[in-house]
Amino acid sequence: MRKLLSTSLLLIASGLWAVAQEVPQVANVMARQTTSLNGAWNYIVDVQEEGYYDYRMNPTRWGFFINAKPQRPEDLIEYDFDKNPTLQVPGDWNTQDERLFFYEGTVWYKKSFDFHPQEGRRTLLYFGAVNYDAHVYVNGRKAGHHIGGFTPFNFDVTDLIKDGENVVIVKVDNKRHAEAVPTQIFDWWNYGGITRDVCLISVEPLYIENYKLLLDKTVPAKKGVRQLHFSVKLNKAEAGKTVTLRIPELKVSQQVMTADDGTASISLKAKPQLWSPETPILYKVEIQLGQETLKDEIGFRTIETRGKQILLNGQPIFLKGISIHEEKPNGGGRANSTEDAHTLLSWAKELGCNYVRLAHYPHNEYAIREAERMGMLVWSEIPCYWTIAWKNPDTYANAERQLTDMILRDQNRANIIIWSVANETPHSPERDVFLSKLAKHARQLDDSRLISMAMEVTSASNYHNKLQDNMNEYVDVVSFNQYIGWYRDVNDAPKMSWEIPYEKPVIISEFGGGARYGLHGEKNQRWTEEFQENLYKENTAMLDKIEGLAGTTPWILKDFRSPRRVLTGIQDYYNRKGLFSDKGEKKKAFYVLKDWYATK
Ligand code: GCB
Repeated sequence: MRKLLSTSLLLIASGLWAVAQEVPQVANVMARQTTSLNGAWNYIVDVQEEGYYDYRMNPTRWGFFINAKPQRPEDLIEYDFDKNPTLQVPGDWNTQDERLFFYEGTVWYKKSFDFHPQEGRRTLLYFGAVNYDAHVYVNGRKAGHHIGGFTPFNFDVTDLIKDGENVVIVKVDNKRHAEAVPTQIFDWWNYGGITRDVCLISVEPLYIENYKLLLDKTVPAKKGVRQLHFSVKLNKAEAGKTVTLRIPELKVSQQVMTADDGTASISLKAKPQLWSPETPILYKVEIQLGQETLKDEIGFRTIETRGKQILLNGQPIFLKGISIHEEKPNGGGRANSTEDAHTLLSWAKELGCNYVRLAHYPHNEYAIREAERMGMLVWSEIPCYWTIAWKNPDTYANAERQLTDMILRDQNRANIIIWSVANETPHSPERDVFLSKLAKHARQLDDSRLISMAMEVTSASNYHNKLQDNMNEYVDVVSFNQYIGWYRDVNDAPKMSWEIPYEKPVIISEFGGGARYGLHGEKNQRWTEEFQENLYKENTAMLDKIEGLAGTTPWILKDFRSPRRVLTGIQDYYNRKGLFSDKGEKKKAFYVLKDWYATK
């Protein structure tokens, strides 16, 4: 025993036992003390995962993550990161290296950099998102493993990082799996790589992990004075720590003391002007623990339903929306900047939108924040799409984790009004268990927003469409996708009637059809702009007849890459349902929707 103990001490002292661990996502990374690791990373394409498994398919200790270099002339090392080209991070590999356009598999990334950790502080290694499966190593040691392509994660790497030169290596694998979320088939490009920002975050040993500041909807306003609710969570369960909340413009300066679990909360009165699409007012907020102050900009609003209406700040609102994929505005490739988001959202504004559906996965934080500044309401969702492995507990855990991480990242964004837990899922008892659990989980984490999911019409005969979904009781807003005029019933939209037997607001989360920009012809000729234009005319007239229609997000703002869209000369691996072409040119249907929204 004694021997064991002294060996352990020796190992700890020599750093050989140094461990890293995944720690809960830290909120508001943009406001923290960070060192960016964005930029050029060397990469190795590893089709057979040679750098991870030995020739008996066992994980090897001598993998690429040790970044070996020959020490003697006779040494055999069959890789060299430093001789390999580089990829830009953040970014997908598919649009940076022609050879990788269709590639799905493993790519190793390596970054060498100088770093000088500050005495007494801890260092977290943060990834905004890596698609899909990431093994992370720091100076040859494993920092951790993460799955899920669209949410942030961070490891405490204090014990792995050195003063001076450091090496971070990430094995990224974007192979699709039936048990994964999303599953094996989905209608968008499976962009692989380190697709969002990477940085080191320097924190005190005790730091603010997350916080939440919002309007308390249960207390009515009196002469403009409202109740705000603030809660904060430290990374450790330490009691008696003082956290100060300041909102200078509202003359708020309030201290709270943490309880045994390291959390604190308080209600306070203030007279904020409310955030809305017309007045997207954000207040500067400071949250201080010890010497460290986090800054944020937060807006206040309420969102609720009354019968078949959606009420924003107590007033009925029609959600004039459009669906958006996270792709760069000109051409394909994953988007990850305020500029990309601004361009896409400006197009939505030009359409007359006050709302966007950010499909089909959590979009990057820049986009959400830019939408908030521009006054765009947001529906945010997880990639629980089509044929998920409903019976698999690991698949559920994965979906729940993505949902949790999406909510924890964005819970202070006033513009997000809807969390959606699924899209077009086939009905079964197992699916119902899975989705109802997810919906309850979302509500438990955040009861200040509405819950929804994109459903499907389950029965249609004699032009009568009926929505029937057991999940209706778990959602606040009933949403469904419908493709009358494209996948079904071309020219029959005028004959349709609708039965939505729930006393809840209705959102049409998708409708639309494809057109190749610049292709003209008769309105019954597929792929022409005239066909799409006519489809929009018929659909908007049809939707006007749906009782309780509270909003729509037609499919979609811009043509986007999809491996399922193989029709040469027309699709060329693009889903052509955009109102804008992949290069940002407006199609005729744009004007139909714009005119319709002008009447709403
Ligand atoms: C849908 C899906 C969406 C597809 C779209 C289409 O229902 O939700 O992801 O891209 O249809 O174009 O078929």
